[in-house]
Order: sequence, then C-alpha cells, then structure tokens
Amino acid sequence: MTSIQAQPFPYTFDPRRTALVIIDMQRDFIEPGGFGESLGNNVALLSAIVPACRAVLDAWREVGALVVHTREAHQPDLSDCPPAKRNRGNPSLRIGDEGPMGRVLVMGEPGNQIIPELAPVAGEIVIDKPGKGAFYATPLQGFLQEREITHLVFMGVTTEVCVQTSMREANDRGYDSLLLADCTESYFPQFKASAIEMIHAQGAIVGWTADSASLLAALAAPG
Ligand code: TIU
Repeated sequence: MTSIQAQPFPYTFDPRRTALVIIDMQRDFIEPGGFGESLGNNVALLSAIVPACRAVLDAWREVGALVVHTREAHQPDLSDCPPAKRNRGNPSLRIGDEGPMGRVLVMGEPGNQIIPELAPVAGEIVIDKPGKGAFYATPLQGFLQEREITHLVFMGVTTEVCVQTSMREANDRGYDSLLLADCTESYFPQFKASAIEMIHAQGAIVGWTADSASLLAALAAPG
C-alpha cells in the first residue's frame, strides 16, 4: 500500500487497484476554436496544467498501473445529446455545429481528440461520455470491476463540471477518489478553489485532494 499527504488526511491506495482517470483533456476544451471558447471562456487558463498532467501520466505509466481517458463526445446524429444540453446558454457554436476544429463535441472530429501531449497509448482505456460524469451512459464501471479497481486518481477539466461530477458518481459507486489539485483547472478560478474544498470537506465527503508532488514522490520511492 502507498500513502500520500492529502486533504483532509492521508490517502492510502494500492497502485495495482487504482486507475488514473484523466477527464476530457480534449482540444474542444483546451484549444482556441473549440466548445470551451464558444461558451465565452478563456481557454489559456486550462492549457497551463498540461505539463503537470504529463508528469503524472509518465510516472503512472512507469508504474504500469491502469490509465483511463475520457472524452465528452456525442454520436454524429446527436441521438445521445438531449436538446436541453444542446440549447443551453447562448453559445456561438452549438454541439454538432461545424467549427474551426470540425463538428463541436462530436466523436471522431479533430476538436474532440485528446490533446497530443496526453494522447492515449495502447492498453489504456478511452471512454466517450455523453454527459458530464464519466459513469453516466458509459461502460466505465464494468471495466473497473473487471480489473478489481477500488481507487481512482483524477486529473482533467473542468474541475467543477466534468471532474467533480465524475468524482461524485465514483463516490456513490464506492470508489475512494483523489483529485490532483494542480492537474485540474476551471475557466473560473474561484470555482476550482470551491470545488476542491467541497470535495475534501466533512472528512472527505466526496474524496481527497493533493498536489501531484505528493503522488510523484510516492511513486518514485522504492517499493
Ligand atoms: N468536460 C467538461 O467539464 N465539460 C464542460 O462543458 N465544462 C465546462 O466547464 N463548460
């Protein structure tokens, strides 16, 4: 077992039973011209976490533990995109519209791909999810059960939307989850800070939070 410094108290896990879950590090959220920018957001905030995410991903791959990538992605016919989601707000580009990186949030389009720095490699799981949470309408729980995974370490975007939703879904399914605070970002810094507090408040009501340095130190320590 490995134990690392975390909030509100140390997080203990067995890497063989733990998956690194990277939420929606897609061009649509991180690069100009995608869905995130079409909602009126400054995407530069999000790209700042890429080096920290890459360092964790490299260390995790070195250990040989499971990696899961998610993408917020809809079928080309939008049959899995409720009108309530497509019509929400006043985006300059709606889901399914043709944008500078192809059709927004549609599977297979250039903007829907994970950024090259964090691209999946053979043996890693890639989950296309139509909602904010990684478990809703996806095969994720079955894949984790097959591999006897009990703990999840989260990174990705955005903290208070898809990351927090996925952690709450994981919590209700019995997983012990850790969020790496410097490997997640929001278009709204105050929402990131609040989400992190909400997650570890009340004795880890949703899960734990820690800086990636704690995890990297533990993974590098001789086992
Ligand atoms: N992946 C994810 O968080 N989807 C969003 O739409 N996030 C926003 O913050 N808009």
